[in-house]
Amino acid sequence: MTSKFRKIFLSLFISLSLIPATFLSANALTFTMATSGSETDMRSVAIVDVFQPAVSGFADMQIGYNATMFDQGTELDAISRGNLTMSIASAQELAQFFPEFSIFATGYVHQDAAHQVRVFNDPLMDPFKKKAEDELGVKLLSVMYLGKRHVNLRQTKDELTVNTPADLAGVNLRMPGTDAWQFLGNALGASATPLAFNEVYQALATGAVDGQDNPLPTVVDKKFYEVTKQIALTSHLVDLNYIAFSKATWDSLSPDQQMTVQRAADAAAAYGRLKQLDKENNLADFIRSQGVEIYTPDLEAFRTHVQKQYEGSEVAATWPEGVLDKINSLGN
Ligand code: KDO
Repeated sequence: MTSKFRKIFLSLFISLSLIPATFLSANALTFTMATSGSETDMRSVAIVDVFQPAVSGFADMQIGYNATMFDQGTELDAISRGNLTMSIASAQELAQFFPEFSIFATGYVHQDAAHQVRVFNDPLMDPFKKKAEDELGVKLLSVMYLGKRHVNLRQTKDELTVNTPADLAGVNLRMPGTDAWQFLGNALGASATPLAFNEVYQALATGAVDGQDNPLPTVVDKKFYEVTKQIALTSHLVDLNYIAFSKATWDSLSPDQQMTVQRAADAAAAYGRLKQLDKENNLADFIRSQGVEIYTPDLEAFRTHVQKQYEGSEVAATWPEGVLDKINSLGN
């Protein structure tokens, strides 16, 4: 190499290394994804570890955690308006547009993670998926497991033992801010209070709310054990999320790319589900070691009471005929 050539080569090398990696991206496509979950939430991890590498041949990803890209509950609207590619969406959020989705957000309906998958893959879901696609421009690719939600309070068990729904009377329980969530919180016997997920820790720390409900992995991920004293294992909702994807972006992809995106979503959901189940089954000792009492209340009393609140309610009136029976028949 002549010295002139070496100099040109060297300066080219130096200038290239100064260009931020984002500008060197090879892909014309960027999938943006918004979630109110943290970077360490298992659903986020599954997207980064499994979905992202699977689509990296044709799409880059830009992910906003902790509701930094869009506020919790506004993501579906953002996808619909063409401002966002993907989100980790709840049935409760979909119920804001299509009230019948509340059936998947109802207490004591889904029995476990496998039941969620059977329901999502059953033809009973087809009209729900079609409506979200046709009327909102949102494709539901796969179902993710968030876990069994329990009641997590600031009061010690000595101060308040939660055995039946009556024990939650007057308890100011933070629930996410949509109608389906509020209905569930009240159906548990508590006074549901809407609050965004990223404000929950502070509200518990200051006593603005008495408690919150989430699965054990979320209690650990968000360090709620630092500001609460008890968890009553009500298991009132085996909670799910959908990997929601822009229908407009989907339609712009080639059939091969569509297949890759679908497989990536299914693989990420399966990976996240196993990891989350593992966490859920192994976190109780750690939470107890942080001074939080964990115990099981009268589950039959909770189930009966919650189901009674839905029976004949305005919420249940939106459920298509026969779907609840079909969901139940897919259970254990
Ligand atoms: C929450 O706000 O409590 C909740 O658990 C509701 C879920 O549907 C989901 O949106 C989740 O928050 C966020 O992804 C944060 O983990």
